[in-house]
Amino acid sequence: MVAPTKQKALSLRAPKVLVTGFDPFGGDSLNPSWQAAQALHGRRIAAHSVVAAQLPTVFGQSLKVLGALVREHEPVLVICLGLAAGRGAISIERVGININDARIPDNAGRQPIDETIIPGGPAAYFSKLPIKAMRAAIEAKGIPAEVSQTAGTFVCNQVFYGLMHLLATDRGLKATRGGFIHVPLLPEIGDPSIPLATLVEGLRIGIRTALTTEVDLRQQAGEIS
Ligand code: PCA
Repeated sequence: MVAPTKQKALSLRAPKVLVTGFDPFGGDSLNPSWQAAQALHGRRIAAHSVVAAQLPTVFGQSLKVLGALVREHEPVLVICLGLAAGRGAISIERVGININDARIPDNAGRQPIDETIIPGGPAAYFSKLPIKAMRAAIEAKGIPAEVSQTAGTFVCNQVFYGLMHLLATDRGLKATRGGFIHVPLLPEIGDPSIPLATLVEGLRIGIRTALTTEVDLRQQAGEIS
């Protein structure tokens, strides 16, 4: 038995995983990505401790908040979550592209069209997560998961691209892994959906796999309907 104070000190020393979710947008009152992130806050996964934080669904501001969180927590792994209504699986993103092209205004009323995220930056960044291994591990538990080939062109893609740009260009963050996962609606909001408890368990498995898998599996991504 470890004394509670010692246990706390141990968990404070544990390397961190930063998990972010977004605030509600587009007139919704809840965002499952934030509900899932909150549910993971404080969990221990593969000897790491999870810290959850909310990002605003606002172009530019979301990336500033994310950058500050990465500097504050110095996580070894960063997983940003966002809602993708219409998808029915935990959707592990492969690639973020250097473009903002908003279908609806963000939460500050801005709706950029054909705007680069980082002028002069590469057209795209790939995820640093073992996306195939994560998909396989989550599916092995009977929870729907897929590799997605597009994170869209709204605030989620901007955060994904911006995170990967930060990890690629900040010398102190070369070893930090990061990526983006879109989540479906919850059943109480709409369809297709995954219940919150199932979603959180799937994300826990995905995070554990990311922390314990150095080299990704080599298998076909499969088609997304
Ligand atoms: N989903 C949006 C932005 C915030 C969120 O949860 C997206 O897919 O871009």
